[in-house]
Amino acid sequence: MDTFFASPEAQICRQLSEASRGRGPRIVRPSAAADPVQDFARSAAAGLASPPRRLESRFLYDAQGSILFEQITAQPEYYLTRTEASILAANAARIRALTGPANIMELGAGSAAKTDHLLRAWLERSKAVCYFPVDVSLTALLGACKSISARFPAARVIAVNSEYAEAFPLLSQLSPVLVTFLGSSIGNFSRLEMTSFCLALAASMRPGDFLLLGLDLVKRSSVLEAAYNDRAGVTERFTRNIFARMNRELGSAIDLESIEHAARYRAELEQIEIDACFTKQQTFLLQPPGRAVTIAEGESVRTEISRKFRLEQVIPELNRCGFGTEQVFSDERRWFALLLLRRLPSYGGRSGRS
Ligand code: AVI
Repeated sequence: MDTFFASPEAQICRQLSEASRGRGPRIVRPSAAADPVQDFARSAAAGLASPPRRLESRFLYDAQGSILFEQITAQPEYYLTRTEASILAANAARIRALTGPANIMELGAGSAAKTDHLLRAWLERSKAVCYFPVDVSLTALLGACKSISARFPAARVIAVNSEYAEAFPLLSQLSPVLVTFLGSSIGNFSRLEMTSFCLALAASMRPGDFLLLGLDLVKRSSVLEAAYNDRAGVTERFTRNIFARMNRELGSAIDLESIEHAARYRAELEQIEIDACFTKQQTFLLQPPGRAVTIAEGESVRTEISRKFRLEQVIPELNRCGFGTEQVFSDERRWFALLLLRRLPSYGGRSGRS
């Protein structure tokens, strides 16, 4: 498998067209991307500097964290992945009928397991499909490329190893395109982050192109809290892993046994909040950047939020960001929704590029 190191936006686009001429799965990687260790070090030092202490949840997904997240998706309490997959299985053909033979770009592809339903529906109607998984985890992408190419030899797979936004400049080249952002990953953004993300995505897409968005819906707090406190303790290991990653990459030597995972549903904010609670004081050095941090016994560090959605609120929000709703797919219990959205020709005072 070839790996291309591209630098600025224009180069990643050029590398993409070179990659699309070759055979076999390819990986495109913007070389201008921040060094992941420096990026983590800077973010962790800033986030731990003062209360409320926090770590950015995107750093949960190193190679180990991605494996743990895959294990979370298989836990009996974690209904999100299974429910979304069942909605996709039931509606992939309908989605293909609505979008036509678009290229598919999947943001945060991970192992890309759910994509099978889409690729199968595409290949039932056309001889080939171009699939562009985007992920920060190279390990996850390599696994996805290998397994998809083996299962769907007619799929052309070009993986993009980058943050989501770094892949946005490719979108105008890929039109007609269906962007998928599944698993309710958008719920890990704050409301403000979600708005900026959607605006940036809409600005990079051509009018008429599609977005398939997975959203976990508001439901009983007991169901939600169980999903983030699985009995087998995999989510706890996932939370601890961000500190294990600090030990591995930043030499912090934190006693992982002193960390307890706490996931609670805040009904008034309609979000799960995940904290790492310290049962013993920890003083450690982050190197880089060589800064000492003390976390007292009883203090906690916020590692994630997971927002839950109401369709009547989120659809108008998405509309203001440039996305009109084509169709909403859901399950019998109305626990999860898949929204097929379409980039509007004009929105929020902006007229669309074509
Ligand atoms: C990736 N994301 C949608 C998961 C969620 O449900 O918010 C991350 C997760 N964290 C703990 N469990 C799952």
